[in-house]
Amino acid sequence: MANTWGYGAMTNHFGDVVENSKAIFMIGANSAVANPIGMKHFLQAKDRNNAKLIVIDPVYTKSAAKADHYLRIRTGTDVAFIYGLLHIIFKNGWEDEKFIESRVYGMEDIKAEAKKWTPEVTADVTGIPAEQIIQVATILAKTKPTTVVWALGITQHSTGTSNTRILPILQLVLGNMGKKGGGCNIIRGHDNVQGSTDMCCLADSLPGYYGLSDGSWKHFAQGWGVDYEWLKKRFYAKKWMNEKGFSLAKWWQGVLQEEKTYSSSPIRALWVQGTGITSMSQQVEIQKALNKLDLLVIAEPFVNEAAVLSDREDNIYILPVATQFENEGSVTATNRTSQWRTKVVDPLYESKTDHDVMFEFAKKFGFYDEFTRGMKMGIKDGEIKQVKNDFNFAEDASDEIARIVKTIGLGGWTAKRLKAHQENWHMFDPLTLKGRGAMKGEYYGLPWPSWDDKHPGSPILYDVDTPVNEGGMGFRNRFGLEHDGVSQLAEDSVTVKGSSIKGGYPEITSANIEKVLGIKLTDDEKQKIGKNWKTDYSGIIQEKCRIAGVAPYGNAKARVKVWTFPDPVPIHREPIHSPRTDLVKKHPTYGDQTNNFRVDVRFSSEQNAQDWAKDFPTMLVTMRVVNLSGAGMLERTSKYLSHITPEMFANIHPDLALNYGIRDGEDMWLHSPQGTKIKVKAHYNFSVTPDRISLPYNFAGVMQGVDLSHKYPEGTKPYATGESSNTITNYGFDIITQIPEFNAGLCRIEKA
Ligand SMILES: Nc1nc2c(c(=O)[nH]1)N[C@H]1C(S)=C(S)[C@@H](COP(=O)(O)OP(=O)(O)OC[C@H]3O[C@@H](n4cnc5c(=O)[nH]c(N)nc54)[C@H](O)[C@@H]3O)O[C@H]1N2
Ligand SMILES: Nc1nc2c(c(=O)[nH]1)N[C@H]1C(S)=C(S)[C@@H](COP(=O)(O)OP(=O)(O)OC[C@H]3O[C@@H](n4cnc5c(=O)[nH]c(N)nc54)[C@H](O)[C@@H]3O)O[C@H]1N2
Ligand SMILES: [Mo]
Repeated sequence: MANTWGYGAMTNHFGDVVENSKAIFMIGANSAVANPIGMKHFLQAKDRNNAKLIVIDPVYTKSAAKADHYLRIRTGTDVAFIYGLLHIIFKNGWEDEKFIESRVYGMEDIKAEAKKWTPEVTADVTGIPAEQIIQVATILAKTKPTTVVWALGITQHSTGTSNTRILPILQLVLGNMGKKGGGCNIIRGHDNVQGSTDMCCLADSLPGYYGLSDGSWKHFAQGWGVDYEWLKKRFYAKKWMNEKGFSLAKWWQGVLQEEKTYSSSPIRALWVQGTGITSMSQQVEIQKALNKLDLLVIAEPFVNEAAVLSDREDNIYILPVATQFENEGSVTATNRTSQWRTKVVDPLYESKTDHDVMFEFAKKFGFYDEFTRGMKMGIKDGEIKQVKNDFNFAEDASDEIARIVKTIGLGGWTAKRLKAHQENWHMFDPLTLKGRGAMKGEYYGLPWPSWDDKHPGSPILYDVDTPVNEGGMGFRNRFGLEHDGVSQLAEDSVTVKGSSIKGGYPEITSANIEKVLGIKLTDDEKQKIGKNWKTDYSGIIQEKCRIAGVAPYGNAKARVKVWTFPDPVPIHREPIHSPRTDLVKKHPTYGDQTNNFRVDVRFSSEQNAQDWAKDFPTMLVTMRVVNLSGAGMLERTSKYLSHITPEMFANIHPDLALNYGIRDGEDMWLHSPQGTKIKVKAHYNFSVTPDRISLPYNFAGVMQGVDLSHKYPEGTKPYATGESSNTITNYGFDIITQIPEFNAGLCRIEKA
């Protein structure tokens, strides 16, 4: 299973922040530790533009230490906080009325919700003093442009989806979207996580966010050169083609709760490739599931600690996989740019590259030919067909992606262009991304959308002041032409610079192209053109749009009201395990879910099962340490990196620790609502207040006080092992994405 966390991408880019941002609103991110290079750009913006850095975090982090304004928020109350800001902005008429009027749909509902969140009410819910809320709202209104930066402190909540929606809404209200120095800059996680997100290594989508509809499958069948009927036969029954699979967060339920899964079969085998497993919450359940499986295969450069966690002695295999240095291909950065990466050495010892492992698998199971045919395809005379009998990895894989993925505009990402960018780094300006010399007219890494192989890439999304052919565009027309009788297209005043069409326009299809663009297609073109811009292999739609200065995906309004979501506009809901029992009644979580990613998920039944705050009075936040990453296996095998944090710990305020008679450096037990516990060292620390503790999530190898050292194959035990924080991160998952509620939970402390 591959892993993709966090949502979205940067709308802008780091160089843009350095050059243009006047304020940086960092919420739920600790870039000083998690993205030090990104942080350097924020500090440069402070130096160059006197940009104000505002940090909102439940913990006084290293990023907070650099902030002009630090606001200590209670975990899981960001929606309430942003409504508190919006309340003041609307009350004073500080919103960008023209922007909202012409480019946004549904803002009245946001206004109505914001009315409720006076500074006093917001202060009570979030723990941030009212004066600070007013002060920051004033800064945002007076300081344009502000960029909003977030990461995992925002997403890892049962309300993660609402959190990630309310922040762009704030930027739309302020008119900061599609502007230099503005936008939403979501600082993505590990190496190439943006690439794996765009490839949708997920249980509910085909690559490029195509979803699981028949239309999507047919588009891919065509691009892969295989029969749709053949694809259908890969499934136990047709209906599973269109249904979400099990998710990485909850696969264990698919093993353990046979009678309660909504699948044709419980999970019996697990194939792990590129994720640590101990990085997921509910480790005790995961351990049980690992033991119950019929087969566990791990394809890894290291001894993945899933193998150590499991008690099984049979039917467990570790396949040695090469690292990124022994491999080649394109990777995607957090600002939607692609970069070609060359191999440093051939795969060492008996290890194989990830794709070779998959090719071997496909051979064994008899579908190698179909699996690799997409790389032999090409466009000839405006039609997609097999054009050669052999393929060359990774070039042909990149070209296959460029051919198929139209949704986010990867058309321009051919191996040839990406390699040219890599070979000509010196010809690009690091701040504007603009190319010089032979690279003139292109942006470094061709930030998507790069609609076709003549398009230079789009460094700033939704910028209507830049022509489409230089990276400009409006908002995407994705949800129909009208809703509740209101047009979803941008108003007439929003004409993308250089466009032949005045104002908004719909997404381009074969049916509307002549009318919308005011052109005539030839009979030959009419025959070859695909149904719409997302599925048109002929390239006719992209080409005609380029000539007209039109974005194939339309020029529409951003919608702040999502009528198909459980909360059409975001509303504050208390975390499932809330420290404020008194607020749970007023701001309850969602109802329980049945059959989401094939399993049931508890929301209200869990929240109301008992008065959690009474028995588990301390809030729990998880975090990263600079010397370890992810599940931590990579760095804990390094002597020097391990030495910085040789054992698992929790940051705890002395006033809290001393309530339990715990001294600095002593062991303590942390108990979770689900009845699990971990034993960790208490580190006295003033970054946390006495109502909360913070702990790193990069350890494994100890389970509820039991040392698993003996389970590592000889010579493979890392220099540092420790309890995984995910043994006690609380039960709870986002209503839409199922990301675990790593960042809002409760625990009980006990001296060990
Ligand atoms: N409590 C808590 N838990 C969290 C988080 C949190 O904030 N708090 N954060 C979550 C987030 S955002 C993430 S992204 C996850 C990260 O957690 P994981 O996905 O577990 O991240 P890594 O530890 O980087 O795991 C990658 C695994 O892939 C292996 N690997 C490295 N390179 C290669 C390669 O080229 N090929 C193959 N096949 N394998 C390779 C590594 O050895 C490692 O075992 O953790 C999540 N878990
Ligand atoms: N050294 C190192 N670098 C890494 C990683 C690593 O493991 N080690 N992992 C990489 C990955 S996969 C990712 S996804 C990124 C993550 O990058 P970040 O998200 O920047 O890293 P975190 O340390 O998880 O920071 C999240 C911050 O959110 C705060 N927070 C928690 N709950 C809330 C809340 O309810 N509201 C608000 N406003 N804030 C909250 C936490 O206190 C914490 O400071 O880092 C990447 N970089
Ligand atoms: Mo991540």
